[in-house]
Amino acid sequence: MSLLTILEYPDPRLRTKAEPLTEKDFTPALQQQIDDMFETMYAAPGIGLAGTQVDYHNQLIVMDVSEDKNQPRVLINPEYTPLEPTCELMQEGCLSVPEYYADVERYVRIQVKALDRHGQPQEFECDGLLAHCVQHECDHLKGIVFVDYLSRLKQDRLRKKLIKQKA
Ligand code: GNR
Ligand code: NI
Repeated sequence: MSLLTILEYPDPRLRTKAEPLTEKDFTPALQQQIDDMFETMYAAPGIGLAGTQVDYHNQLIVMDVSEDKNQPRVLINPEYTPLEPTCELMQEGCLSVPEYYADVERYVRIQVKALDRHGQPQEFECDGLLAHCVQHECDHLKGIVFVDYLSRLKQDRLRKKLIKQKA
């Protein structure tokens, strides 16, 4: 197992669109990538991690929103659909934007379809933190970071803060 380096905003590699995994990709190397992503996510610590964040550009997400960190989930080639049009705000953070938190609007209740780590189809419905996390991670696979949803003003302030930190 090994810890992977997490890309940080505004790294242009976070804008990469992830490719779907195909049958031939379900190899021991993929299992290793999944285990390394879990190790990296738990160590951070975070409740989710998308391949994009570790410069791996296939549609792979690991997450665990449980209190005891004993409910690992793997989503491969994920798709979701809202079960109702209702959205809600939740304060989000992102391992690729350290020490920054902001409210983001997401669907309250979604249906998720994806493959598991062995390539078997899985389907579930969720709400609350898990639903927010799935939407946040699926955005990463499309090259979207949660700060993209913030006002110009908030994005400008964040950029200035990051420039100042670097100096
Ligand atoms: O650790 C994380 N917490 C979090 C909180 C609210 C909504 C989404 C998240 S995901 C984030 C980890 C991360 O950056 N995943 O991409
Ligand atoms: Ni994130």
